[in-house]
Amino acid sequence: MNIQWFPGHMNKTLVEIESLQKKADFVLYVLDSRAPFSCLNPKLFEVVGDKPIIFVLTKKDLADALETRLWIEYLSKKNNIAVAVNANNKNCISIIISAIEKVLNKKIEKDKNKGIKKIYRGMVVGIPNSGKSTLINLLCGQVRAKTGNKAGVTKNIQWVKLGNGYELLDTPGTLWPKIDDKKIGLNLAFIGSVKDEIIDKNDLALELIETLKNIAPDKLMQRYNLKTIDDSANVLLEEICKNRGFLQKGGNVDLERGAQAVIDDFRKARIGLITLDKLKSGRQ
Ligand SMILES: Nc1nc2c(ncn2[C@@H]2O[C@H](COP(=O)(O)OP(=O)(O)OP(=O)(O)O)[C@@H](O)[C@H]2O)c(=O)[nH]1
Ligand SMILES: [Mg+2]
Repeated sequence: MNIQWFPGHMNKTLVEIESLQKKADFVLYVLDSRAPFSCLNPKLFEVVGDKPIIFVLTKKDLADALETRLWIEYLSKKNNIAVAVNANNKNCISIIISAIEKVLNKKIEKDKNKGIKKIYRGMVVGIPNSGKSTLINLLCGQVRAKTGNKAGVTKNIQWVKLGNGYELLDTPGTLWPKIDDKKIGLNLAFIGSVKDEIIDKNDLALELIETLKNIAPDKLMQRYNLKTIDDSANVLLEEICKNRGFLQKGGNVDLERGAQAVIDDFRKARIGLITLDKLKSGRQ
Protein backbone atom coordinates (compact mmCIF):
# COMPACT_ATOMS: atom_id res chain seq x y z
CA MET A 1 0.00 0.00 0.00
CA ASN A 2 1.29 3.43 -0.90
CA ILE A 3 -0.43 6.13 1.14
CA GLN A 4 -0.37 9.67 -0.25
CA TRP A 5 -2.83 12.49 0.57
CA PHE A 6 -2.00 16.11 -0.09
CA PRO A 7 -5.09 17.97 -1.34
CA GLY A 8 -4.87 21.65 -2.35
CA HIS A 9 -6.24 22.99 0.94
CA MET A 10 -3.21 21.59 2.79
CA ASN A 11 -0.79 23.50 0.60
CA LYS A 12 -2.93 26.64 1.06
CA THR A 13 -2.86 26.13 4.83
CA LEU A 14 0.94 25.77 4.89
CA VAL A 15 1.26 29.04 2.94
CA GLU A 16 -1.16 30.76 5.36
CA ILE A 17 0.72 29.49 8.41
CA GLU A 18 3.96 30.82 6.96
CA SER A 19 2.47 34.26 6.34
CA LEU A 20 0.87 34.42 9.82
CA GLN A 21 3.83 33.17 11.84
CA LYS A 22 5.14 36.71 12.26
CA LYS A 23 2.05 37.48 14.36
CA ALA A 24 2.55 34.43 16.58
CA ASP A 25 4.53 34.20 19.82
CA PHE A 26 4.57 30.40 20.03
CA VAL A 27 3.48 27.20 18.29
CA LEU A 28 1.47 24.33 19.74
CA TYR A 29 2.54 21.40 17.58
CA VAL A 30 -0.03 18.67 18.11
CA LEU A 31 1.12 15.05 17.77
CA ASP A 32 -0.92 11.88 18.27
CA SER A 33 0.68 9.98 21.17
CA ARG A 34 0.27 6.70 19.29
CA ALA A 35 2.57 7.80 16.47
CA PRO A 36 4.55 10.94 17.44
CA PHE A 37 7.31 10.35 14.90
CA SER A 38 4.94 9.73 12.00
CA CYS A 39 3.09 12.95 12.88
CA LEU A 40 6.20 15.14 12.41
CA ASN A 41 5.45 16.97 9.17
CA PRO A 42 8.73 18.28 7.68
CA LYS A 43 6.82 21.04 5.87
CA LEU A 44 5.43 22.40 9.14
CA PHE A 45 8.91 22.89 10.57
CA GLU A 46 9.73 24.98 7.50
CA VAL A 47 6.71 27.29 7.80
CA VAL A 48 6.59 28.01 11.55
CA GLY A 49 9.94 29.80 11.39
CA ASP A 50 11.89 30.27 14.60
CA LYS A 51 8.88 30.43 16.94
CA PRO A 52 9.22 28.45 20.17
CA ILE A 53 7.51 25.07 19.81
CA ILE A 54 5.52 23.22 22.44
CA PHE A 55 4.85 19.64 21.37
CA VAL A 56 1.43 18.58 22.66
CA LEU A 57 0.96 14.81 22.55
CA THR A 58 -2.79 14.29 22.46
CA LYS A 59 -4.69 11.02 22.90
CA LYS A 60 -2.42 9.88 25.69
CA ASP A 61 -5.43 7.90 26.95
CA LEU A 62 -5.13 5.70 23.82
CA ALA A 63 -1.35 5.12 23.88
CA ASP A 64 1.13 3.03 25.85
CA ALA A 65 2.00 5.13 28.93
CA LEU A 66 5.68 4.16 29.06
CA GLU A 67 6.19 4.97 25.38
CA THR A 68 4.49 8.34 25.86
CA ARG A 69 6.85 9.14 28.74
CA LEU A 70 9.85 8.25 26.59
CA TRP A 71 8.56 10.43 23.75
CA ILE A 72 8.10 13.38 26.11
CA GLU A 73 11.72 12.99 27.27
CA TYR A 74 12.94 12.67 23.69
CA LEU A 75 11.01 15.68 22.37
CA SER A 76 11.95 17.83 25.35
CA LYS A 77 15.58 17.77 24.27
CA LYS A 78 16.93 20.62 22.14
CA ASN A 79 15.22 23.33 24.24
CA ASN A 80 11.70 22.32 23.23
CA ILE A 81 8.88 21.61 25.64
CA ALA A 82 6.69 18.53 25.29
CA VAL A 83 3.57 17.58 27.24
CA ALA A 84 1.07 14.72 26.98
CA VAL A 85 -2.66 15.24 27.41
CA ASN A 86 -6.12 13.87 26.89
CA ALA A 87 -7.64 16.81 25.04
CA ASN A 88 -11.12 15.81 26.21
CA ASN A 89 -10.14 16.11 29.87
CA LYS A 90 -10.36 19.46 31.68
CA ASN A 91 -7.65 18.39 34.12
CA CYS A 92 -5.15 18.77 31.28
CA ILE A 93 -5.76 22.53 30.78
CA SER A 94 -3.22 23.54 33.43
CA ILE A 95 -0.54 21.32 31.87
CA ILE A 96 -0.75 23.21 28.58
CA ILE A 97 -1.08 26.68 30.10
CA SER A 98 2.00 26.01 32.29
CA ALA A 99 3.95 24.95 29.20
CA ILE A 100 2.94 28.12 27.34
CA GLU A 101 3.89 30.28 30.35
CA LYS A 102 7.25 28.54 30.56
CA VAL A 103 7.98 29.24 26.91
CA LEU A 104 6.87 32.88 27.13
CA ASN A 105 8.31 33.54 30.58
CA LYS A 106 11.05 35.96 29.50
CA LYS A 107 8.85 37.75 26.97
CA ILE A 108 6.01 38.28 29.46
CA GLU A 109 8.47 39.59 32.07
CA LYS A 110 10.02 41.99 29.57
CA ASP A 111 6.62 43.29 28.44
CA LYS A 112 5.52 43.71 32.07
CA ASN A 113 8.60 45.79 32.87
CA LYS A 114 7.84 48.01 29.91
CA GLY A 115 4.23 48.35 31.02
CA ILE A 116 3.00 46.55 27.89
CA LYS A 117 -0.16 44.46 28.26
CA LYS A 118 -0.75 42.32 25.22
CA ILE A 119 -2.47 39.24 23.94
CA TYR A 120 -0.05 36.39 23.24
CA ARG A 121 -0.80 34.41 20.11
CA GLY A 122 -0.13 30.74 19.38
CA MET A 123 -0.58 28.73 16.22
CA VAL A 124 -2.00 25.24 16.68
CA VAL A 125 -0.60 23.03 13.93
CA GLY A 126 -0.37 19.33 13.17
CA ILE A 127 -1.60 16.54 10.95
CA PRO A 128 -5.34 15.88 10.39
CA ASN A 129 -7.39 14.32 13.20
CA SER A 130 -4.65 14.85 15.80
CA GLY A 131 -6.93 16.85 18.11
CA LYS A 132 -6.07 20.50 17.36
CA SER A 133 -9.63 21.81 17.42
CA THR A 134 -10.53 19.68 20.45
CA LEU A 135 -7.54 21.16 22.27
CA ILE A 136 -8.62 24.72 21.42
CA ASN A 137 -12.16 24.04 22.66
CA LEU A 138 -10.73 22.59 25.87
CA LEU A 139 -8.56 25.65 26.46
CA CYS A 140 -11.29 28.21 25.77
CA GLY A 141 -13.94 26.29 27.69
CA GLN A 142 -16.46 26.49 24.84
CA VAL A 143 -17.11 24.74 21.54
CA ARG A 144 -15.59 27.34 19.22
CA ALA A 145 -14.04 24.97 16.68
CA LYS A 146 -15.71 22.11 14.82
CA THR A 147 -14.32 18.69 15.71
CA GLY A 148 -14.94 15.18 14.39
CA ASN A 149 -13.45 11.73 14.41
CA LYS A 150 -12.17 11.81 10.83
CA ALA A 151 -9.41 13.50 8.88
CA GLY A 152 -10.04 16.93 7.38
CA VAL A 153 -12.76 18.39 9.64
CA THR A 154 -11.36 21.94 9.94
CA LYS A 155 -11.51 23.62 6.55
CA ASN A 156 -10.28 27.16 7.32
CA ILE A 157 -7.94 28.88 9.71
CA GLN A 158 -9.57 30.76 12.60
CA TRP A 159 -8.30 32.81 15.56
CA VAL A 160 -9.96 31.87 18.87
CA LYS A 161 -9.64 34.04 22.02
CA LEU A 162 -9.13 32.04 25.18
CA GLY A 163 -10.12 34.86 27.50
CA ASN A 164 -7.00 34.62 29.69
CA GLY A 165 -4.66 36.75 27.60
CA TYR A 166 -4.09 34.16 24.88
CA GLU A 167 -5.37 33.73 21.37
CA LEU A 168 -4.93 30.55 19.34
CA LEU A 169 -5.04 29.91 15.61
CA ASP A 170 -6.92 26.75 14.65
CA THR A 171 -5.57 25.36 11.40
CA PRO A 172 -6.70 22.57 9.06
CA GLY A 173 -4.56 19.46 9.49
CA THR A 174 -1.67 19.25 7.06
CA LEU A 175 0.39 16.41 5.62
CA TRP A 176 3.21 16.77 3.11
CA PRO A 177 3.46 16.33 -0.68
CA LYS A 178 5.17 12.93 -0.73
CA ILE A 179 5.28 10.40 2.09
CA ASP A 180 8.39 8.41 1.19
CA ASP A 181 8.37 6.02 4.15
CA LYS A 182 5.69 3.33 3.71
CA LYS A 183 5.53 2.70 7.46
CA ILE A 184 4.82 6.36 8.21
CA GLY A 185 2.05 6.42 5.62
CA LEU A 186 0.47 3.31 7.14
CA ASN A 187 0.73 4.66 10.69
CA LEU A 188 -1.01 7.86 9.60
CA ALA A 189 -3.78 5.78 8.03
CA PHE A 190 -4.11 3.50 11.08
CA ILE A 191 -4.69 6.47 13.41
CA GLY A 192 -7.24 8.02 11.04
CA SER A 193 -5.17 10.96 9.81
CA VAL A 194 -5.62 10.10 6.14
CA LYS A 195 -9.03 10.37 4.51
CA ASP A 196 -10.53 6.87 4.86
CA GLU A 197 -12.34 7.13 1.51
CA ILE A 198 -9.07 7.00 -0.45
CA ILE A 199 -7.86 3.82 1.24
CA ASP A 200 -8.89 0.20 0.64
CA LYS A 201 -10.29 -0.90 3.99
CA ASN A 202 -9.39 -4.56 3.54
CA ASP A 203 -5.76 -3.80 2.63
CA LEU A 204 -5.46 -1.39 5.56
CA ALA A 205 -6.80 -3.97 8.03
CA LEU A 206 -4.33 -6.58 6.72
CA GLU A 207 -1.44 -4.11 7.13
CA LEU A 208 -2.67 -3.28 10.64
CA ILE A 209 -2.85 -6.96 11.61
CA GLU A 210 0.68 -7.45 10.23
CA THR A 211 1.92 -4.48 12.29
CA LEU A 212 0.18 -5.63 15.48
CA LYS A 213 1.57 -9.16 15.03
CA ASN A 214 4.99 -7.58 15.44
CA ILE A 215 4.46 -4.95 18.12
CA ALA A 216 1.53 -6.19 20.21
CA PRO A 217 0.95 -9.90 19.47
CA ASP A 218 -0.47 -10.77 22.89
CA LYS A 219 -3.03 -7.98 22.78
CA LEU A 220 -4.08 -9.00 19.28
CA MET A 221 -4.49 -12.64 20.30
CA GLN A 222 -6.41 -11.75 23.42
CA ARG A 223 -8.82 -9.32 21.75
CA TYR A 224 -9.84 -11.81 19.06
CA ASN A 225 -9.34 -15.13 20.85
CA LEU A 226 -6.64 -16.19 18.38
CA LYS A 227 -4.82 -19.45 19.13
CA THR A 228 -1.74 -18.38 17.18
CA ILE A 229 -0.49 -15.30 15.40
CA ASP A 230 1.96 -17.23 13.24
CA ASP A 231 -0.52 -17.36 10.35
CA SER A 232 -0.61 -14.76 7.57
CA ALA A 233 -2.67 -11.58 8.08
CA ASN A 234 -5.22 -12.93 5.54
CA VAL A 235 -5.77 -16.10 7.54
CA LEU A 236 -5.91 -14.16 10.80
CA LEU A 237 -8.56 -11.79 9.43
CA GLU A 238 -10.68 -14.80 8.47
CA GLU A 239 -10.17 -16.23 11.96
CA ILE A 240 -11.18 -12.92 13.51
CA CYS A 241 -14.37 -12.91 11.42
CA LYS A 242 -15.22 -16.46 12.52
CA ASN A 243 -14.51 -15.76 16.18
CA ARG A 244 -16.61 -12.60 16.13
CA GLY A 245 -19.45 -14.21 14.17
CA PHE A 246 -19.00 -11.95 11.14
CA LEU A 247 -20.61 -14.29 8.61
CA GLN A 248 -22.59 -13.66 5.45
CA LYS A 249 -25.86 -15.44 4.63
CA GLY A 250 -24.27 -18.47 2.95
CA GLY A 251 -21.88 -18.91 5.90
CA ASN A 252 -18.87 -17.26 4.24
CA VAL A 253 -16.88 -14.88 6.39
CA ASP A 254 -17.74 -11.17 6.03
CA LEU A 255 -14.21 -9.86 5.48
CA GLU A 256 -15.33 -6.27 4.98
CA ARG A 257 -17.04 -6.21 8.37
CA GLY A 258 -14.02 -7.85 9.97
CA ALA A 259 -11.65 -5.33 8.39
CA GLN A 260 -13.72 -2.39 9.65
CA ALA A 261 -13.93 -3.93 13.13
CA VAL A 262 -10.15 -4.33 13.40
CA ILE A 263 -9.56 -0.72 12.27
CA ASP A 264 -12.22 0.65 14.65
CA ASP A 265 -11.00 -1.50 17.53
CA PHE A 266 -7.46 -0.21 17.11
CA ARG A 267 -8.55 3.44 16.84
CA LYS A 268 -10.68 3.15 19.98
CA ALA A 269 -7.91 1.31 21.86
CA ARG A 270 -10.13 -1.76 22.30
CA ILE A 271 -7.14 -3.95 21.34
CA GLY A 272 -5.19 -2.17 24.06
CA LEU A 273 -3.06 0.92 24.62
CA ILE A 274 -0.65 0.62 21.71
CA THR A 275 2.01 3.02 20.44
CA LEU A 276 3.03 2.45 16.83
CA ASP A 277 6.21 4.57 16.89
CA LYS A 278 8.25 2.94 19.59
CA LEU A 279 11.33 4.32 21.31
CA LYS A 280 11.67 1.29 23.56
CA SER A 281 12.32 -2.01 21.82
CA GLY A 282 10.23 -5.03 22.68
CA ARG A 283 6.59 -5.98 22.72
CA GLN A 284 3.80 -3.92 24.26
N1 LIG B 1 -9.48 9.76 23.21
C1 LIG B 1 -9.10 10.97 22.79
N2 LIG B 1 -9.69 11.50 21.71
C2 LIG B 1 -9.27 12.73 21.31
C3 LIG B 1 -8.26 13.46 21.99
N3 LIG B 1 -8.05 14.62 21.32
C4 LIG B 1 -8.91 14.63 20.29
N4 LIG B 1 -9.65 13.49 20.28
C5 LIG B 1 -10.66 13.09 19.30
O1 LIG B 1 -10.02 13.06 18.02
C6 LIG B 1 -10.94 13.41 17.00
C7 LIG B 1 -10.33 14.50 16.14
O2 LIG B 1 -10.27 15.69 16.87
P1 LIG B 1 -10.22 17.12 16.16
O3 LIG B 1 -10.00 18.11 17.24
O4 LIG B 1 -11.38 17.33 15.24
O5 LIG B 1 -8.88 16.95 15.29
P2 LIG B 1 -8.18 18.06 14.38
O6 LIG B 1 -6.71 17.93 14.61
O7 LIG B 1 -8.77 19.39 14.61
O8 LIG B 1 -8.53 17.50 12.93
P3 LIG B 1 -8.59 18.31 11.51
O9 LIG B 1 -9.47 19.48 11.69
O10 LIG B 1 -9.14 17.27 10.58
O11 LIG B 1 -7.17 18.65 11.16
C8 LIG B 1 -12.23 13.82 17.72
O12 LIG B 1 -13.12 12.73 17.69
C9 LIG B 1 -11.77 14.09 19.14
O13 LIG B 1 -12.76 13.87 20.13
C10 LIG B 1 -7.66 12.86 23.14
O14 LIG B 1 -6.75 13.39 23.78
N5 LIG B 1 -8.12 11.61 23.50
MG1 LIG C 1 -9.72 20.68 13.37
